[in-house]
Amino acid sequence: MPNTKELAHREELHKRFTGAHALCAGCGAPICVRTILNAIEEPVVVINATGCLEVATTRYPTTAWNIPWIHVAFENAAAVASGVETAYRVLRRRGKISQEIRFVAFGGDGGTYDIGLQALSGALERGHRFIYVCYDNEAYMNTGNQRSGATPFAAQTSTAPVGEKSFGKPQRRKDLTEIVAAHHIPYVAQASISDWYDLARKARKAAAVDGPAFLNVLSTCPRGWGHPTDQSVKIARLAVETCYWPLYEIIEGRWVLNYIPEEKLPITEWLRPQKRFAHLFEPQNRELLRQIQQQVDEEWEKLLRKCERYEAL
Ligand SMILES: Cc1ncc(C[n+]2csc(CCOP(=O)(O)OP(=O)(O)O)c2C)c(N)n1
Ligand code: SF4
Ligand SMILES: [Mg+2]
Repeated sequence: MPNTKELAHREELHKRFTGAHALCAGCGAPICVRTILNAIEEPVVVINATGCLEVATTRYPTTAWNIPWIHVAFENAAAVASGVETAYRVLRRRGKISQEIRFVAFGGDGGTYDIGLQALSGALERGHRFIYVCYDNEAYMNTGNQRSGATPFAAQTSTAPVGEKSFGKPQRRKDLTEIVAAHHIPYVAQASISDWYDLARKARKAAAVDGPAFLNVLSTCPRGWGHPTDQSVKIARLAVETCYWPLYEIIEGRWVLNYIPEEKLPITEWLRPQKRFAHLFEPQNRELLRQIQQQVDEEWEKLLRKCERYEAL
């Protein structure tokens, strides 16, 4: 089997998802999709929950997808993937299909952390062989940046505005990667669009397991986060370097850390370039900054205790 670097030179894999889409400049979603589809060697069927990725890649009469692609509603990507994978399994058993096929569902954070969580939980628990990828841009971006269960504490969104009586989202984000891990599936990983090799390796591992796999991928949104379009990869990288978004995997229940920053940067390095956090740098919000740093430090320490080993991918 070719390695990940060899696959990066395979033209037919690059054509699976083309540049013919209308996602914003600097959007992390196409980086996430292309890196994953370039890394999986087997034929792939994509199931796509509605959201920016789906809407902006399929403007009638065009499409950016050169592989079988199923549009589903906002909440049911994992349920549709379950059905398609089950039909495939039956057809294989009956000898009507001989090919190895991989099923990859893409959903945004709104479609995964919130509205599609029930469908996802059911599919994981039933043990369908598919890869679920959440491209997490931390809000409902396609409909105008409404807060989601993935939106960080104190971030400004259109439904968590900043003003005299509000400092942005008052709740903390939920830890979906950990919720998924509690389903005891063979492979779970957290990744970022900034670390493409780590993400590609994780996609390959996910494709190899005989059961459900889940990838939670931090994916920038210059429009909603409020940063220059050419800074996306750098900003995603700062999430990793501050330990806001650690890179790790859970293989058959065993936690493995994939990256330890040489020098853990203060959380302000990740917050400062993004307009959604601009209010936090006003003098009256110093306490919020302290709370955010404390949350990140506690989560990082907790993760270090859970990880049995360190392995850079
Ligand atoms: C049941 C239902 N409610 C609301 C919508 C409208 N809607 C379409 S996309 C979307 C936001 C998607 O957010 P997310 O999953 O985070 O993806 P993103 O747009 O951020 O990429 C919403 C609310 C819908 N299509 N279906
Ligand atoms: S609004 Fe954000 S998530 Fe949607 S296409 Fe633009 S950059 Fe990407
Ligand atoms: Mg989103």
